[in-house]
Order: sequence, then structure tokens, then C-alpha cells
Amino acid sequence: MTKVTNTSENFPDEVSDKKELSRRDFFRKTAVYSASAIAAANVLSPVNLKADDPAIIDEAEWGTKLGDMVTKNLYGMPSPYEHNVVRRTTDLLSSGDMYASVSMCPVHELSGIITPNGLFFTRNHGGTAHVDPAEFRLMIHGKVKREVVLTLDDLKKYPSESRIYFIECPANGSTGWRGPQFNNLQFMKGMMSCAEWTGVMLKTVLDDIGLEDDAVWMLSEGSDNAGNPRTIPVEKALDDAMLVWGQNGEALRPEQGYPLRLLVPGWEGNLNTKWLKRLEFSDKPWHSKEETSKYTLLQKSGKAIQYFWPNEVNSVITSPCHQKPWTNLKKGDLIEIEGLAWSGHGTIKHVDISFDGGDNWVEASLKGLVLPKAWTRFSYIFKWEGKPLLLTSRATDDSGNTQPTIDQETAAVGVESIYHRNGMVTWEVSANGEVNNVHIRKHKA
Ligand SMILES: Nc1nc2c(c(=O)[nH]1)N[C@H]1C(S)=C(S)[C@@H](COP(=O)(O)O)O[C@H]1N2
Ligand SMILES: [Mo]
Repeated sequence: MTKVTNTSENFPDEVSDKKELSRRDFFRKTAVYSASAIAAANVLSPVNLKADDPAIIDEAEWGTKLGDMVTKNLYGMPSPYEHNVVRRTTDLLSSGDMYASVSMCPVHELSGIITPNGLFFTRNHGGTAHVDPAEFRLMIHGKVKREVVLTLDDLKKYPSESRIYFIECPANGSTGWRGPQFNNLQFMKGMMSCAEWTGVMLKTVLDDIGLEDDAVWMLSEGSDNAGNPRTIPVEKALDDAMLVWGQNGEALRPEQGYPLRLLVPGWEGNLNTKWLKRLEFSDKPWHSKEETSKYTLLQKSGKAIQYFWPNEVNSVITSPCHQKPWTNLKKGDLIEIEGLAWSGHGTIKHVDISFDGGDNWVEASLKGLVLPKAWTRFSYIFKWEGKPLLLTSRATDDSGNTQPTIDQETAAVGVESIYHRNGMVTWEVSANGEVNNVHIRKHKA
């Protein structure tokens, strides 16, 4: 029996007696059926198999020689072909230099709900600190029964928990209040990421050292140049706040606050103090500007909302988007619309999708894990008819919050704030499948 190899030029047409079919045979046979397969297709696979495709017929260059030794990358990096999938910065969103700045997560390039550590958005006010874990100390003082100074090892003796939560800077989407600024999802919504965090529940530590009855506020401070002093109510500290040292299975990255950060699930990113060094408890809020700073929400009236902690229910379609257009689709092709939804108030209940900018809605399916205060991926299979669309997503959480239209949002809080924007995002998809960021102001009620 002749062995059919995939480099043979004159392989037999009749292969039924062969034990080993070459890939060329497979494609030759498949090509016969592909025409009818196209007609019957209601699957999403592109039926464009080519019998003479060199990428499948020829032996790949990398298969002709040995690959790298396992000792080559003892800490692995993504394939060099993925070099475009990186955090990005823009001068528009930095406070003058790249120390007090933000690098944004390529949310449109991610799959699932976990952000790889190298792509986690980074927001610093005084640069990334490099803390020696041996010199790390956490002081807990003020209205506690027992004031303590803990090392990292002390903290790791507490029973640990791993939980998936997003962090979102409340300035995410800030550029779009008055109108579309970026035709780029990374710059529009990249001030957020989602990871599995490992650490100890703050409640576990506080139960151990004891809180005074009149402790109502907690101040957290980092050891970096900025310190980032922030206060939260003790209720939140005892609810689901964590002291975390682990991020997606490894130690926190320096950019994320190595070796320890405070995690305040679902609440404004700025409260999640990195390079944590101090927690102080008090019976009254801190008022001096040197001690704390907080983000407020300036309204139309000129008055600001002082405490505005949870990130509102939100969503965005990540595929298609300007960077992932539908220009390679044919009429009748089925295609998956995907996106991310999240809410600092709880769990995503449902996500609706509109193809006409909000007049009519269909329900998307939620896929994978659906967790409180975590990114939730949604999906909808759509038949592309080559007609222009206004593609909008609208998320609802289990606390009963639904994303507002842009009109509703600006009617409530005006356009002076740069924080907490969660108005619906609409993509204008043209007949040739290009995608642009537009503002749809008038939605039907
Ligand atoms: N110590 C310290 N913590 C900090 C900051 C900082 O500059 N210093 N930035 C805050 C802000 S504004 C945000 S949005 C989050 C960002 O977290 P990330 O950089 O891990 O994405 O960290 C917060 N914690
Ligand atoms: Mo932030």
C-alpha cells in the first residue's frame, strides 16, 4: 500500500482503501460537497475551503525543525504575532505626563471575562511603585480594639479567598459625555479590567483585631508617591472588601499594587488603593484635602454629588466595533455579536440588543460565568443582510438598574461631570460593514 503523503503530487483519486488519508484528500473531497454545504449552512463556519491552499497543503516552516527548548522562556510571553494586543495611552487622557496617567486595556481583543495581567489597565497618580515585599508593612489603626502592623506573611496566614471582580475607573467613558470623541473602543472603555483576585476578606482581619463600635469610616493609603488616600464606609469594608496579593493565579503585578492592594468590589476604581500601607478607622469622615481626596459628580444645577461609589450598570458591544468591522461578511452570513456587561450594584440579569438605535430590542444570551460585580459576556447570533444598522446594547442588573439612554443620562446629571458615564453606546454599522461610534440621543421610551 502506498503511503499517501501530503507532499505527493500524483496521489490517487480513489482513496477508499487507504488507512491514512492526506489532508489534501480531505480537502479534495470536501470541495465537492462545499457548494451544497453553503446552501444548507446554518452554522457559522465559513465554507471557503480551498483544495489548493498552501497553508494547509505545504509543510509549515516551523514543523521542519525543532522548536525552542523549554528553558527558553521561563516566564512566557504571548506570541510575537499578538504584538498589537497591548495597553495603550493617549495624551488626551493623561494629566500632563506618563507618571500621572492611565494605560487602557484592549477590551475588544479579549475573550471570556478575565483580563491577562499584562493587559490590565493601569491608572497611577505618581508612577508604578516597586515595593520590596520583605519591607512591606500594613498598619491598621484608629478605632480598632488592637492596633497592628502586619507583614505579608502575617496576612497570608489568614484563610484566603479567590473571587472574580472588575475594576473600573469612574472616568471610563469620560471623553464621550458631549459627543463621540474616539472611534476606538480601547480609548472609549479601556479604563476597566476584570481579574480573579486572591487575598483575605477584610472582614476576616477586622473580626480578628476587633473594630470599635463607633468606627464608621475607613481610610486607606498606599506607599507610592501619590498615596491615593481614600475613604469608604465601614459597612462596605465589612461587606466584600478584600486585601489582595494574588491576581489571576500569580502575585499582583507592580502596576496593580504589588505586593498588596485594597479591593473594593464594584465601587470606583480609585478606592482600590494599590501598594497598600495603612488602614485607619474613624467615627467621622476626614475633611482635609491633604488627608483624602474623592471623586464627586458635578450636576447640571452646579451642585455636586459627594458620595457616588458604585460603578453603574453598563455594557458595550466589543464585536463588531470600529477595530473589528464586518467588512468581510457576505449577505446572509451568520455572525456572533459579542460584548461585555458589568454592574457595581450586583449581577447582570439580562442584556438587550437593538439594531435600530433603541426602538426595538431582542435579548442577548449571557455566556460563561455570570457573577456579581464581574464582567459578563453576552452574545447574539445575527444574520447579516448588508443593511445599515444602529447597534446598541443595554444591560440590566439584579438590583433593577438599567442603562439609561444618553438623553436620560444627561437630563439627570448634565454633561459637566467626567465620572460615572453609563449611557448606552451605539455603533453605526454601514452597508459595507464599517463600524463607527455615534451618539443616539432620542430613544423611544
Ligand atoms: N496607591 C495608589 N492606589 C491607586 C491609585 C494610585 O495612583 N495610587 N490609582 C487609583 C485609581 S484612580 C484607579 S482607577 C485604580 C486603578 O487600578 P489599576 O491601575 O490596577 O487598574 O487604582 C487606584 N489605586
Ligand atoms: Mo481612577
